[in-house]
Amino acid sequence: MTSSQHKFLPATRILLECLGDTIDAFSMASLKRQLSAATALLAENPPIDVAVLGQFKAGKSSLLNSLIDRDVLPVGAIPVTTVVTRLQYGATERALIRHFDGHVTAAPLSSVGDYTSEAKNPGNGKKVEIVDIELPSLMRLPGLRLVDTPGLGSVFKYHQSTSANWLPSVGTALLAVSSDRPLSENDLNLIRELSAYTPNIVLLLTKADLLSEAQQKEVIVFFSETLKRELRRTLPVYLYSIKDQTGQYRKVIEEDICQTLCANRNEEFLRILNHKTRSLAASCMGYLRIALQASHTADQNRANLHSRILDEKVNEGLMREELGIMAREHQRRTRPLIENYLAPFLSPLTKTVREKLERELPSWSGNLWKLSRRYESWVSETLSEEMRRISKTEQRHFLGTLQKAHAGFSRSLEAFRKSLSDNIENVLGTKLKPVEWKIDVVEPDSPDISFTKTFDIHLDLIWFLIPMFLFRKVFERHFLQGLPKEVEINLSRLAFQWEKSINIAIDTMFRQAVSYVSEELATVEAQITRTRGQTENIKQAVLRIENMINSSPA
Ligand SMILES: Nc1nc2c(ncn2[C@@H]2O[C@H](COP(=O)(O)OP(=O)(O)OP(=O)(O)O)[C@@H](O)[C@H]2O)c(=O)[nH]1
Ligand SMILES: [Mg+2]
Repeated sequence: MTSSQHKFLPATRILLECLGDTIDAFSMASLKRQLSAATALLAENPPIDVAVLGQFKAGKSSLLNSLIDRDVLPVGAIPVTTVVTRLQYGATERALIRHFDGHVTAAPLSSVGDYTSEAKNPGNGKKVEIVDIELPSLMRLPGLRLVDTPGLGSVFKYHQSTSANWLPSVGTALLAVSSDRPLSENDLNLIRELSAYTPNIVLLLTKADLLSEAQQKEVIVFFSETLKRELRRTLPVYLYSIKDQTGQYRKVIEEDICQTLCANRNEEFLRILNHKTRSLAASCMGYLRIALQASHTADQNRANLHSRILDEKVNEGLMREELGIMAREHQRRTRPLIENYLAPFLSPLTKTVREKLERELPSWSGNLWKLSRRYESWVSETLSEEMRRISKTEQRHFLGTLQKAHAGFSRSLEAFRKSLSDNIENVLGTKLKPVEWKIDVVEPDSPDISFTKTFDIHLDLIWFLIPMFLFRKVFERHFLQGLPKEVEINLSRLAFQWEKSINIAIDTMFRQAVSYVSEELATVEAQITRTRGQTENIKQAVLRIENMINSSPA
């Protein structure tokens, strides 16, 4: 192997490994055979397989017998060859019968037909994978293996598939075309297929003895024109006959094809391996392009689904805004509503408390300081008691805005879910399972009502200067006059405390409603995007292979 060839080998090896990974990752089953043929060549560095291929009865086995000058391979007027048979140099002549189950037996050359002919091994009942024949005379073709293959196009479909399966291993292809059937559509298809596996394809016009010299020339021109027209390429054409001028034909083939290959065996081997690898890469890229297109389409469909299912009617931001406006609107109305309910209590309550105080006052004794403390604690207890009572009896009226907000939230959520459900049904044809979105109304407990000191009197600081027997009436009046203000302040505080509790409850409902919406949207969105496209992975694989192709020998 020359140093320049060595230089290319690692690039081919890396490309082949990368192709192996890609073929596995993208399940390209149809390329596995081609991959393993190329990988085996790289790993085993076997002789170059010079294979004779073609339609049944083209004279393939006869030609090979003629080349080795021995009648080893079975021939006949009906489809014969049923097993791929390789001929190469060996110190002693023998045949090795390799079975599919891995076991190998040696056999005399005379019995080769027992395994490779349809007559003696019908339908390959003997389960022979390949027959290797070793001949001392093939020393003249070192590094080569001549390969006989079952014919294509016969009634024995098995022959066809045996050859087709072996095809990826071909080194140089000699396509045998019989003079009585010059170049059929099948031959053209075979050339197309072979082009993926080898750069070396040669046409052999067999049974040349059946044609006059003029006819031979005519056929050769026909070959060249057909190939140009159908395949846009030319191929070398050689003649052969086992009946006429055999020695001459054999000499040309041996020298032009076999000896040339032998002389450049390593370069040729790498050229063939590189050809197989690049052609495998091209097939792999073809599939990747399909995958990429499919993935693009899937991405677009997904994006399309996404926008049709999650359209503006089921937009999370808008829902949040709508629910927020609703919450604030009801919260704004809470205070006036409560105050409205409490307003009628002001004067009867003032009156009741005043009468109570008037009844109480005469029994209070002591100096101004004591009197003031007594008044304070009396007002505190009495009003707290009253506030609690009002709170209890009127509570259900205070909850008005809470209930309205609840109804509003429920209606909005219902409309939202209906839009989402309709979208899903229109786009995917499947219904969203109805769920009960229940907004809990957490009714606030009665607020903590306690009297805080509002009795603003500084006189009690100088109680020891004031003679109570003179001023008691004045202070009693003062206490009674202060009552309406105390009642008003307490009612207002009660309204404030209820407002606070109710608006907190509205906030809680708002948050619950928003979280229903956002969780539902997140769930639906996850389902739509779950089967994420492979687009990025595929693009990476395409890039990787393209780079490697560019850095491996052309
Ligand atoms: N006239 C003439 N007949 C030939 C020549 N070569 C082969 N034949 C005949 O063609 C027939 C088929 O030959 P085979 O060698 O068995 O052909 P094959 O291509 O191996 O056939 P399969 O193994 O069935 O695909 C036999 O009857 C041969 O005698 C030739 O050069 N000239
Ligand atoms: Mg044959």
